Amino acid sequence: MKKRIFAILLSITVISALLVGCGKDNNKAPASGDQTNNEDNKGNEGSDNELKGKKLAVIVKSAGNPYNARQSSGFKEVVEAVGAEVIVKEPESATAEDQIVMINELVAQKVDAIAIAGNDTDALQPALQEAMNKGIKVLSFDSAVNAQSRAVHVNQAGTELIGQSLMEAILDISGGEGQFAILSATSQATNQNAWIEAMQKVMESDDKYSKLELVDIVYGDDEYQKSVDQTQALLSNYPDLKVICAPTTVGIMAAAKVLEDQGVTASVKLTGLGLPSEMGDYIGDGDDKSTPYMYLWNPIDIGRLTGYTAIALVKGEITGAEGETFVAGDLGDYTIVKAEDGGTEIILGPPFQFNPENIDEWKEVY
Ligand code: RAM
Repeated sequence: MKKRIFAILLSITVISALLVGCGKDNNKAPASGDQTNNEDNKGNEGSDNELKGKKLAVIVKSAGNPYNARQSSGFKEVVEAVGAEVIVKEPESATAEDQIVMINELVAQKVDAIAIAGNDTDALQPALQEAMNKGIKVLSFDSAVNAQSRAVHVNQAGTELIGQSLMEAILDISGGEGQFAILSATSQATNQNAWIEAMQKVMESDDKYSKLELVDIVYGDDEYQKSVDQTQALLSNYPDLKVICAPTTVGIMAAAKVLEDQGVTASVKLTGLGLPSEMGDYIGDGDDKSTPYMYLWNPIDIGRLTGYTAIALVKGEITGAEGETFVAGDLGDYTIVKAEDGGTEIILGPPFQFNPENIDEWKEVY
């Protein structure tokens, strides 16, 4: 009994230490392992009179995805702390059509800001421009809308760096050669398409990738069952497949389950972008495990940084122009930089690797 109490106390201590230890410093350029969770030192200035009665809205890609829920929880935490009202919108499916309906509703409600994870790069432009014409501050996060449709984009990590990290992982896990396939989210998703393009550029840029063959790119639409079906199709269409790379938290989890259920993990491996809390059971070095390692960033912090950015836009502290700086609470100082699409962006930090050594700690955090 004593042992059990000790074990419980020990795990509480370890988890609290993790939460506290991870809250320090901003993660603009964290040393590897320096992810933030920010349970302590929230850095909120408290309720702000200027923001009383203001309505700040967030539209995620789709409902039912825990990654999206973590982003909106970060946004909510920061915006509610300054006394403004938060409206969270979650489309049924990850489509531009559903998001356009929501943008129009928010314009009618006369909100002060709309932060959106775009399900399409260009299709939202008329609705978002209409919002901006009415004086609403518009920003994107996670998945950008085009430069004409936003003041600024909050990017989780540099696009090139994500492409580079994923290609390095595929090269390493495949042993340097063989077939690999990509299981993506929707075919219109700005973020996944940009990462896939970056991966292809990295592949062409160095001879060391010349023995790798990208055989297919398939889309599970960030829906679990569709992602399962697409993984099964990859396995039957490409018997020599060595690696599946899924740059989506929904896709990677579905693929992990298929590979482990089918018992093919000795020959087909998985990597990509996954939520530690969803992938904890699938990460490992053994032949029975699908995923040697994967990458991500802190989705709660993307939501928080988006919240701080929306507040700064509403207060007129920034306009979204290149070179502007602002303080994002305890996340620290951020500078708005030029984005590859001609607009501007704010980058949260580099992607972080989750592997058998650290996954048990992180699966408790997000
Ligand atoms: C899914 C979504 C999201 C993406 C992550 C990695 O949850 O597609 O947009 O950033 O995966």
